[in-house]
Amino acid sequence: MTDTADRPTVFERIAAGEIPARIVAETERVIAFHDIAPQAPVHVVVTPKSGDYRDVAELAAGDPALLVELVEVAKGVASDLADGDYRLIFNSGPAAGQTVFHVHAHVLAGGLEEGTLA
Ligand code: DGP
Repeated sequence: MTDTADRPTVFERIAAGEIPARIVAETERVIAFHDIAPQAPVHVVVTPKSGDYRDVAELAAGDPALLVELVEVAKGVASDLADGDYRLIFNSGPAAGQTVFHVHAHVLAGGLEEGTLA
């Protein structure tokens, strides 16, 4: 984490119950909730409750077990809310579309178009 200007992050505030969200799964360290602007029939954000890591590479280097836990929660969300198949997207950096600098995965599932990446 290199700056404090955007802390606490919006996702930390959701995890703390300060901002309402439609929570679909939760563990001690990870929370999953419906994205506010869904891009697929099922579009869920899965994120650590703590905003210690800005992107997936930082998370992988700093706490690989937490990344594994995040992926396990994402898989469970896809099974609970869709047919179990899913795309997992980590936007990393502003030019890639990242707007919240608190690592998170987008779980896209349910009636996805074939042959597209978005
Ligand atoms: P990204 O662009 O990859 O940083 O994704 C951030 C996502 O977070 C974006 O799809 C919209 C979502 N989002 C931002 N603020 C909120 C919020 O307050 N509530 C919910 N549910 N989602 C949010």
